[in-house]
Amino acid sequence: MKLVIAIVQKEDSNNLQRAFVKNNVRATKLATSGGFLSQGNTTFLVGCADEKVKDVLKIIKEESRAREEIATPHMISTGYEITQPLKVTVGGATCFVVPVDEFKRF
Ligand code: 2BA
Repeated sequence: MKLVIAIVQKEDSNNLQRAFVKNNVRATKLATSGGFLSQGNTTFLVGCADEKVKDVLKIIKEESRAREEIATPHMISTGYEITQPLKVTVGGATCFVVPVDEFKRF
């Protein structure tokens, strides 16, 4: 079994949630924020069989868009000095696939 951790933009989260339900993929949705821009984003936790990982990643890819954001100095977390607005491309999705030692539902 694997745990897919997918960080997507807020704008894509409802469509992705719907696509998971439609495809019978069980997921948990967390409200999160980026460490760089401090903007709200959404993290999905998906526990699935090894052979389903490919399908889950495909759904995430289909529902996630890349967008350009202009980061202004006040948006950036401390420790990163910028004086001019900075153009950054956010997304589509940042995904981690990690092995699950044990899965239990009580
Ligand atoms: P943020 O950390 O707010 O980053 C937003 C975007 O800012 C990033 O988009 C990237 O284009 C840029 N960025 C991030 N750190 C930077 C830096 N030190 N210098 C210059 N530009 C930087 P994405 O790479 O698509 O990431 C989107 C969101 O995914 C991130 O939001 C963060 O919440 C998450 N993320 C990305 N990589 C991660 C990682 N290795 N571990 C955990 N979370 C990650």
